[in-house]
Parts: sequence; structure tokens; C-alpha cells
Amino acid sequence: MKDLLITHTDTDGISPIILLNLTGRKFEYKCLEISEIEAYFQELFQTDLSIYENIYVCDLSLTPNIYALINSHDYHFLVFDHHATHLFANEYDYVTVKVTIDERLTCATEVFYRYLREKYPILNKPNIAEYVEIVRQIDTFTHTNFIPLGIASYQSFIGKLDFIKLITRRLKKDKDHFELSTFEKRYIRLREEEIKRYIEKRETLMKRYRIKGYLCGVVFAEANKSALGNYLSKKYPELDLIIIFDASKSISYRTERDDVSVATFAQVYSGGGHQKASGSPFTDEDRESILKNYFHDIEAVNDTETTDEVIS
Ligand SMILES: [Mn+2]
Repeated sequence: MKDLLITHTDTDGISPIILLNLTGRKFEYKCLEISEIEAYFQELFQTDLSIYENIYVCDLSLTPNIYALINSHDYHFLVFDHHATHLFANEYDYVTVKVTIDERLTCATEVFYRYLREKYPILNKPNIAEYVEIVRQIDTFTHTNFIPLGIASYQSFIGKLDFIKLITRRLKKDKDHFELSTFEKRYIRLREEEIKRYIEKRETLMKRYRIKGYLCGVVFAEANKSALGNYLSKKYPELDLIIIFDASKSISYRTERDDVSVATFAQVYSGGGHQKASGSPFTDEDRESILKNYFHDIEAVNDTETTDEVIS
């Protein structure tokens, strides 16, 4: 019988796929965005899940609705995660949510790895452990050099599927270290320089505002948002928080201060997250209000109307 893995789309989400590849087990997988979780599970339970021996869920916070579905069936689910808002689910014996391991922040890949290596001793290899640690540093932003971020960037450069294949192949080899190729090292060095230039440019454009009583540094940015937020919040501790405004997607909040919770701040704007890193949505309506404010005379025209005109 095969397994099913349901997981997130980022590096911490796809690394469990790599780990399962290394066990030699047959499995299928599905990567989900956070916004897709609820609908996916509702649909999943319309199908026959008895064809799977284990159904693993990694790096995704499930809702009480989904737990009600799981609990009313006999399928063998195992859930591994590290989000604080998901700790409530530890009441179920098939769930392992840990925010920290050995007093440092952990990630879903590490929580899953600790389970898998007991079951499949073949995973007890130093190069695999080192890769898992890199993923942990990427996901918790606890890196001390650029390499973890460079690897995450390399992943988006070559695409998820090729990255999974590449890392699986590399970790199958019995090496004492997780090694990078000459090209990867060069790519990572160049990316580091590029990100540094990007951040410095954004920094010169940062403006300060008082918002809801908080002293905020506001920047507009669409790329390298984690690195940017991390850099600015560390460099300007006098600011309560850093706001990174990505009008085409969402708004991110970052602080390094222990006396400020950006999760609380984000909740005011229908968002949420962690104490030091959070976000809130920026909707189509919000985007339209920017256009209205700037152009004044504007009217929405839907796609079908313009397409019809072209055809006639
Ligand atoms: Mn994660």
C-alpha cells in the first residue's frame, strides 16, 4: 500500500517530499497554499482514502472542521507541524505540533524527520540531518549566514520539481556533509549581492508613520520581503514595527522587539501570524481603492466585456 503526503508549498513544505523519497516508500503528494486547505480536505473526504496506509500532513494548520472529518473516519492520519496557533491539535494522539525542539524554533520538516528516522533508520545520515537543519534555519529565519536563504532562492530559481529531484539525488549519497556544487555556490554568492543591493535601495525609501499608536517604518516591496523585514527591524530597533507593503499580494509586519506583537497588530487588519512576523491580506477592493484615490475618474470593466468587443 502507498502513502499520501499533504503539505505546504514552501521549502519547509516540499522537504518532507524529499524525506519520503529517501525512504523508498511508494507515495503520492499534494502541495497546498494556506487558502486552499479547507476546500481540499472537504473534497478529499469525498474520495476513498482506504487506499493509503498512512496519510501524512506537514506544515499546514488544520481547522477544527477538518479534525472533525478526520476523527469521524478510520483512516490513518499523522500530522506534523510547528505553528503556535495549531498547538490545540496536540490533544489528538496522531498530531505532533512543536514550536521548539531543544529550546530553539523548529520547522515541520524537522518534526517530521524526527518521526521518520525512527521508522526508517536509513534516514540517520549526517548529510540528511544537515539539510534538515538548513530548512529549519530558512523557515524560522534563524540563519547566521546567507547559505540557507541562498538555497531557498535557488529552489525558486530552478522550480519545486527539479529541486526535489536534485536534493533527493544528493541526499541518497553517503556523504558527511550536505554539499553544494560550484555553480550553486556561485549562484548563492550572486544572489546575496543582489539582495543586499535591493535592501539598501528599499531602506533609502523607508518612511516613518505613527499608525494606531505604533511607530512604524513603511516600505513598498514585492521581493525579498523576509530578508528586508529582518534587516530593517534589526537595524532600527527604535521603530515598533516594520511594514512591508506589497500591494499586489499582502502586507507583512516584522519586529525584533520583545514588547511588541505584530500578530496583535495584524489581527486589527484581519491578519495574523507570529509575535515577531505576521501579515494581513490586501484585497482586490483595497487595490481598487488605491486606483480610485489616484485616478479619481475610474470605472471597473470586466474581462468578458472587453473580450466581446475584440471579437465583434
Ligand atoms: Mn513551516
